[in-house]
Amino acid sequence: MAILPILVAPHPVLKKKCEPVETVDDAIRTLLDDMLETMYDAPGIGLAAPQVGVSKRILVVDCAPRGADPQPMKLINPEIVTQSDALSTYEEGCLSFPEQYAEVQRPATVTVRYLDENGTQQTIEADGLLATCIQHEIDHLDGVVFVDHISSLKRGMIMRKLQKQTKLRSKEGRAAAAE
Ligand code: GNR
Ligand code: NI
Repeated sequence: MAILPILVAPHPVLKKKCEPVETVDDAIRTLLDDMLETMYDAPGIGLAAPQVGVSKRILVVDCAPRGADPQPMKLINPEIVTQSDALSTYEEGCLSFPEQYAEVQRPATVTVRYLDENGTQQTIEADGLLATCIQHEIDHLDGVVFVDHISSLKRGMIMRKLQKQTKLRSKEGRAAAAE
């Protein structure tokens, strides 16, 4: 098991459409385990492969309430097969946009078809935070991030704050290295 570095926006891999997995093999299963470990360490409630630099249609989520038993889920080649007309709004964050949050509206309920870690086809119906989280992760597989769903004004503010953060951190890094 390993904790993988998480890419921060703007990064070209986060904008790319990911390729479907052809065979669910041990390499894919190891990646799924490493992604879960990385997600819990961050901590986050979801993680998509492109966030760790892998352009494949793979994601993990765990939306169990804090204190409850963990509910790790591993989804390969996920597809939304139905979505409700009803919408719900959540304040979303993203591990690739550290410390940035915005309200996003999405379908309240989705039915998702995917392959599990054994390559077996599964279907789940999700609502609440899990529905939002799975849609946020599937967006990542299509090169779409949560700020693509908000006004360009708010998006601009978030991207400028991220740029400032990144510049500050590389300056701090250089100062530490020079000591
Ligand atoms: O940890 C995360 N929290 C979160 C909160 C509301 C809606 C979506 C998310 S997903 C995010 C982790 C992440 O960046 N996944 O891609
Ligand atoms: Ni995200």
